[in-house]
Amino acid sequence: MFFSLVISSATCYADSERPDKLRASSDNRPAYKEGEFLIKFKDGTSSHILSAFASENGLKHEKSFNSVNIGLYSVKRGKSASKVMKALEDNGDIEYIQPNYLYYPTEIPDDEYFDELWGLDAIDAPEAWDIAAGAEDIVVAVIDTGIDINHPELSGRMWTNPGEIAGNGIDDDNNDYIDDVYGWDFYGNNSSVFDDEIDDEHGTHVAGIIAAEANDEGVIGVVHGAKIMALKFLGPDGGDTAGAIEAIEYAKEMGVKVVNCSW
Ligand SMILES: [Ca+2]
Ligand SMILES: [Ca+2]
Ligand SMILES: [Ca+2]
Ligand SMILES: [Ca+2]
Repeated sequence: MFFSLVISSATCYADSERPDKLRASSDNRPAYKEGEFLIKFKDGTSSHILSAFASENGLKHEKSFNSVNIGLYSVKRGKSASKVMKALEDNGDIEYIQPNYLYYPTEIPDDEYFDELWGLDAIDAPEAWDIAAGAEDIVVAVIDTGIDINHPELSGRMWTNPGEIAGNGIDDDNNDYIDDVYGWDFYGNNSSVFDDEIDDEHGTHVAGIIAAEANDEGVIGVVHGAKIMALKFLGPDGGDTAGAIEAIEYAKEMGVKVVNCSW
C-alpha cells in the first residue's frame, strides 16, 4: 500500500506530463517579497507612535497583526526597501525588522516507493493507536497550500466552522472572514481552500499524512481521529510571512493548539 494513493485521484498525470508549477527550480525563486517588510514593535509602543509611523517614515501601512504587535509595511515606488530597513535599525520603538520572506512547500519526492507507510511503523503508530488515534475535538491546522476537501480520504476529516453558514455571503460568526467554513485561503483572500489539483497537492498530501481516514482503503493518517483545518497561504509562486502570520492568528483565534507548517 503506497501513500501516494492519498492524492491519486487528484493527480493523474504521468511524470513526463505533470505540470510543474510547485516544483520550480529553487534557484530562481525570490527569497522575499520585493518592497515589503515586517516590523515588530516593542511592547508598550504607544498607539500614537504606531499610527504616525508609516507617514513619518514615508511608508505604506499594509496590515497589522495585533496579537504579536507586528506590522506589514511597504516602501513607496522607486524607494529601496533595504535602505529604509537600514535607516530604521536604530529606531528605539522597534524590536526587530525583517523582509517579508517567501516560503515554498517542501518537496514531495516522486519516487514510487517513497510514500510506503514504513514511517508509521517507525514511530510505533499502530501501538499508539491502541491507546488513542486522535479525537474529533483535536484540530490540526494545516498551514500550507490548499487541501482537496472532497478527497475520499479527507472529506470526513475536515474541520468545519460551527459558527459559519456556508455560501450565504455573510460573516455569520463575525470573525472578519466571510463563509470561512473549512478555514481560509490567505493567499487568494477568499473562502475556497481548494482551488487547483496541482497547486493544492502539497497541502492535500500533508493532510493525508496527518489524518487520512481509517476506512479499510487507501492509506491511514497518524492521527486519523483528528480534524484538519485548511489554512492556505501558499500559491503556485509560494507564500509570504505575512500570510503565515495571518493563518497562525486565525488558528489561535479558533482555539487550535496544533499547527503543521511543512515549508
Ligand atoms: Ca466568518
Ligand atoms: Ca456565511
Ligand atoms: Ca481560494
Ligand atoms: Ca484510508
